[in-house]
Amino acid sequence: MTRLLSLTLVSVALASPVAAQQTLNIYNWSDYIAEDTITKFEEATGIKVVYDVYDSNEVLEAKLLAGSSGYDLVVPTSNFLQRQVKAGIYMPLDKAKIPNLGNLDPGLMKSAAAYDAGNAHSAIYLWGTTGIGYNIDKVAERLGDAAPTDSWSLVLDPANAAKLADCGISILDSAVEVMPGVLAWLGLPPDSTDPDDIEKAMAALTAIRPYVRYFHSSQYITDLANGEVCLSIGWSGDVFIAMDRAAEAGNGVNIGYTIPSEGTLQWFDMMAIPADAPHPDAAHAFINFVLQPEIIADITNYVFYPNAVPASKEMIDPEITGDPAIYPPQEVLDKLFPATVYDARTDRLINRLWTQVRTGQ
Ligand code: SPD
Repeated sequence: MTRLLSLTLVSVALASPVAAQQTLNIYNWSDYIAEDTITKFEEATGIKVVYDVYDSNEVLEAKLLAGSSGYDLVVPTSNFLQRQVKAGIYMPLDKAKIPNLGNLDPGLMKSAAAYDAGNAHSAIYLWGTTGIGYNIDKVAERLGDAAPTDSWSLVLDPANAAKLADCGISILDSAVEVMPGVLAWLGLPPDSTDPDDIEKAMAALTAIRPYVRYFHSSQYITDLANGEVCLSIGWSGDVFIAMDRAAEAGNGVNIGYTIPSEGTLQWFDMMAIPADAPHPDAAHAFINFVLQPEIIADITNYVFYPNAVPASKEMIDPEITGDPAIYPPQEVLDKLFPATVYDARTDRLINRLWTQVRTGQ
């Protein structure tokens, strides 16, 4: 009798929605999703999401290379994705399970295919540029009205950096995010892997090192917003999030974002499923969910990064779609350069020199 009762309880439990619930483990960039995206997905699918964040490709890559990360869906940038695909880290997407792939802009997917042939393992989540966020008033106070706010000189010229040191300069904590812009400013090819060029770029960064308050890839959002730093080499949407937070706080901090005229990186962050993902079906369902125009429009409206779903554009705040610093016009797009894929030797050189830059040696 007792056995029968417990068997009945087990079958009731298995049939209940909670027991049937699947899980989805997502690892995404910090500040990179709308407030309600996860709740909407859970309500639509009954899948429970566990959501973790990172702020650098290097951190994500280390976890994935160690294996058994437990993650079902990750969002590497396309140049990192390329070498990770080569290392066998991702499973090919089952495109039949993602009909909304058809919503993606064919031109942008073609650009992304340069890193993942046939877009076999990945779909564009959001894209953006690397540029300069700055406190308009503090920079004008220190550099005057002629401050070169349209150029990397604003921060890479040591004379300017010295004048901004007291109000705080921050730089992304990743050599490969920063170096292409520095190379372009030096008049060198932004995708150079020539050790001499790389040394020159690092020397330029070493020259401003005494004036840099910190290297970090997410703290600057809060610090720009509350006036704790006055210039950050950072990512487009993050700087706009800082502007939005400052405006909400009503603290009088006015922030600008510039895509330097010498050119900068245009990058794509890609949704991909690790080969050992415990819940690949749930991951496919999430990619399909996010690629609905209204869902990805909500995300762009919240984080100020452009997406690659053209049908979402009419649902995005016109102040965002009309802002050339977020959606750059063609003549600016033409000056952006794609993210470089570095071979292991160059990568080691860059990281060794970067450690010296960071530590000021
Ligand atoms: N807060 C989200 C930042 C996302 C940045 N992805 C950047 C990749 C640049 N290579």
